[in-house]
Amino acid sequence: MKIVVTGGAGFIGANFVYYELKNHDDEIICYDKLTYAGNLETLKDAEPNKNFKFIRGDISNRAEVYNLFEAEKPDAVINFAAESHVDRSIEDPELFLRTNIIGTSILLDACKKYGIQRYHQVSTDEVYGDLPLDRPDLFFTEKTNLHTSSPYSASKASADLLTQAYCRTYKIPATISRCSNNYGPYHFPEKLIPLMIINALNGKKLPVYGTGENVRDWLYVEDHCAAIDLILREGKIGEIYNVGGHNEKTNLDVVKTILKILGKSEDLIEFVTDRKGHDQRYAIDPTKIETELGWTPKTKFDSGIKLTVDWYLQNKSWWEKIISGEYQNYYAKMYDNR
Ligand code: NAD
Ligand code: TDX
Repeated sequence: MKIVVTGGAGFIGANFVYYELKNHDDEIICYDKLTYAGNLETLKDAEPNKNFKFIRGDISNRAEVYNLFEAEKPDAVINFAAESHVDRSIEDPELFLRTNIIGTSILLDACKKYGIQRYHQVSTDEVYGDLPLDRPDLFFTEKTNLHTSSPYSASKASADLLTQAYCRTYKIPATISRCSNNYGPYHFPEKLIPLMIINALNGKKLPVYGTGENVRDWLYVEDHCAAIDLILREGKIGEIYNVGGHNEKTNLDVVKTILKILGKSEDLIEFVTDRKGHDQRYAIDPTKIETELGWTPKTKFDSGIKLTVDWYLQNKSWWEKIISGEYQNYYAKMYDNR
């Protein structure tokens, strides 16, 4: 099988590229625009593999996408490419609409024009909005209504709706997965877990939004990759699968766990102005993918977070290059005087 992985130079996409190269003998073509979040350094161990190829391109550029399909004639497309950071979407939504909505529609148009055996849309639990903190009995199922909070989640929900529309109207053989928060190697330092690890290592304050009581449902990235791989090979066309591992933690708990692993003081924690429209709690019910496809997560949070901290300790040059560049301006804009 020839698989196009869009956004494969980002966090989850790159982990997926490595997962596929390790577990199957398929051809993997990473198609990525290399935005601030894309990084060829992340893919350097894939480069020598005869089954791997990188093509630079933008999913929201129709000519580039059609050229890709004409040249490569892929059997499957897994769409990871997206603007992925909620805080950036609150500052400036437009690029999120272009990449996440128009980009998805162009990929689907290409599938319609050139034919495809499978299109998979990598979506998020954020399309369901949030759950109240005082109702631990509630979970997102695949039937939960879409109810978005941020421009990011609204753009991801739009992409899901387009995928479903193309599946029904044009019979594009599509599937969708909606996963909870991922963590692990190659996570861009703007996101909670890598930001806190790196700040703690650099002796900087750890900026916790609001009271730190918001809850996220954390999944080790390799477990997400395994779920997508299973859906690609055994999932039913037209279906949505929720992916999550019942690993709910408050942000404050996550930050304290990181400090404990690193042997650093909790005095580094600084409570800062809350995110606008901040979702309270995400919690996935993964019953469908567990019972229908036999997926279960392998990595518990306690061991996954240690593996992750260790990876950032062992791979300083990867993140030092990132945080020494444009990231400095981003950090100053988002956190100075917050
Ligand atoms: P990321 O920001 O680390 O990586 C995104 C990648 O997409 C980058 O390599 C970037 O260069 C590329 N890209 C961006 N715009 C592009 C465009 N127009 N054309 C081609 N490539 C483009 O994101 P991530 O955290 O790896 O997330 C990957 C996908 O998974 C996204 O669709 C996201 O919505 C979804 N998701 C993420 C999480 C999470 O916790 N990170 C959870 C659930 C779902
Ligand atoms: O500096 C911070 N301080 C803080 O308290 C940052 C960056 C975040 N937070 C809080 C906000 C959230 O409650 O931590 C939580 C996690 O924040 P993010 O890492 O930005 O992730 P989140 O907003 O939950 O979205 C993530 O999960 C779902 C991904 O970025 C999305 O792409 C995915 O769809």
